[in-house]
Amino acid sequence: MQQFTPVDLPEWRALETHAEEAKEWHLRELFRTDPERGVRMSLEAAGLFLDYSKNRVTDETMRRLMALAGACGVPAAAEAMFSGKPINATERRPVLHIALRNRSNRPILVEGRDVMSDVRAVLDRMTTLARAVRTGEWRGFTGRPIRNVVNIGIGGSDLGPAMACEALKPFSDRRIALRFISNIDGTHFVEQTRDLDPAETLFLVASKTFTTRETMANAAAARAWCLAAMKDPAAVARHFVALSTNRQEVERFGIDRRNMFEFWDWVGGRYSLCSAIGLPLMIAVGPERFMEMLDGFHSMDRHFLETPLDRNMPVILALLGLWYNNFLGAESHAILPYDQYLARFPAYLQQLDMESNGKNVDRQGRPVRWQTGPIVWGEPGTNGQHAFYQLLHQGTKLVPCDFIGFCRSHNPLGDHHDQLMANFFAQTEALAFGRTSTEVEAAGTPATLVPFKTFKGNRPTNTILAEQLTPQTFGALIALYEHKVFTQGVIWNIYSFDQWGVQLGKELAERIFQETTADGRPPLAHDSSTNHLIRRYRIARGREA
Ligand code: G6Q
Repeated sequence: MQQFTPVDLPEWRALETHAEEAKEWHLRELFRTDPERGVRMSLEAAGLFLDYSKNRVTDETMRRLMALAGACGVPAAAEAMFSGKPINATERRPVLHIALRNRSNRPILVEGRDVMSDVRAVLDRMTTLARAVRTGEWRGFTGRPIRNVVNIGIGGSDLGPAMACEALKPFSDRRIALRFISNIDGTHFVEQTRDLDPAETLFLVASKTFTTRETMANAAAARAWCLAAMKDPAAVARHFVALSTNRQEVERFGIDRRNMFEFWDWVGGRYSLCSAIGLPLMIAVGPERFMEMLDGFHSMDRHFLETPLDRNMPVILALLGLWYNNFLGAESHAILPYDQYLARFPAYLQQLDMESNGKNVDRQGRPVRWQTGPIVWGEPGTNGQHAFYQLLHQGTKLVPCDFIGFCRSHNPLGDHHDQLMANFFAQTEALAFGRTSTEVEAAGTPATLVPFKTFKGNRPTNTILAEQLTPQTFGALIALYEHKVFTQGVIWNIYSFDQWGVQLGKELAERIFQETTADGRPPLAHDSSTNHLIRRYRIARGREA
């Protein structure tokens, strides 16, 4: 990949100067002087419509941002990813989640070998299993059909399928209950299994490495729970399936290799929904719907790879995010889906974005002198309106927001959907244009209350609108954000596909676990705060006096 320091590029410097002017702009003024921007600053791709006109940008800003993307080699970087170059350099791997949903006949090579036949073979095996569970052909050890599917995994092996099963619920077979267990907190296991019958429960143990402590502890608990009821180790073969890259560890755990669904080290955890990690979703919605979702991913992949920068939706979102993050001082970015089925989407994007671009050294290992990934957060509308939107409207922070909505509901109920969408449109309008003191006065507001009821506006938003939340639009929506995050990582000159902070967490607890559980009075060599806390916990647990 091209080596550069983004802040030293002339294109970056030009944007800094431009931002000085932009700080004076108001969206009211931008719309007054350019009344057509609401139509012009929009585009469609893969079934998604994006209106980005309510941003503090002009055509010139966009041109300058595009110039930066070009100077940083975004198209070449995309090409490098799609052609299987080892762009995840710190882990020495290619990054090929796009191969998982490559619906064309294009071969994708890793070290000279086409991986598409492996990808298709696993999809076929997933299809067979999903059908067998859905039709009742797959029987539990006692001969009963499966009614509960429990995914045990964490992080990238949980957030994607959990979010997707919720998002595509209208397409799911409601006779099968989907549950997700991720946390090492025993409460999660106990609460998610307490009303389930082991004879009708299939566990999917989802772990790329098959060594993650939380997942292994929960999988062991599941096996014990299952065997306590079935009293025969042979039951494991009918009630446990593994989704992993690590055959050896899967076998060591006792899961039959025929029940293992493989993926590969070139699939990052947070990018793994289209791999075997998507099996719970395929069981829920069926193989056909799952493939439609892959189609949606693929059409956004193609759009990203083949469209010039200035009509490229992920690139536009990336550059707008960068504009606020690096030039106008925003620290966070809100994701606000106006669809209850997307309730977990902000949490999913939080991992995608923050784990990918939460980095403080560049690709040369030097500390960065520029801001990298923002804090990503959000909740579905309209709930958020009755909670944190106050700060969005009148707080002192600049929070760019993405509003995501759909024209048709899966649950037409009275005029609910029109009301929901009225809020959706009203919020972006109010955030952009606010309410001036003159308007507030004109409404007969007492003078003392005018400052409190005035809304400055000028709060930027993107609006993403689609016809309906279908598997296809859903796939396109995720791919949109994946490529947005990728583009930003390229411009920030950071590695977006490693996650050493997660690895750290996996190591850190190990030593303290030994110390909290050891007999006697183990010597503690942490700082005084950590030592004191550990002692206090040990005493409370009766492990020392
Ligand atoms: C994702 C991260 C992380 C990972 C989990 C689970 O990109 O690497 O969230 O998915 O730590 O890891 P395993 O799948 O290996 O159990």
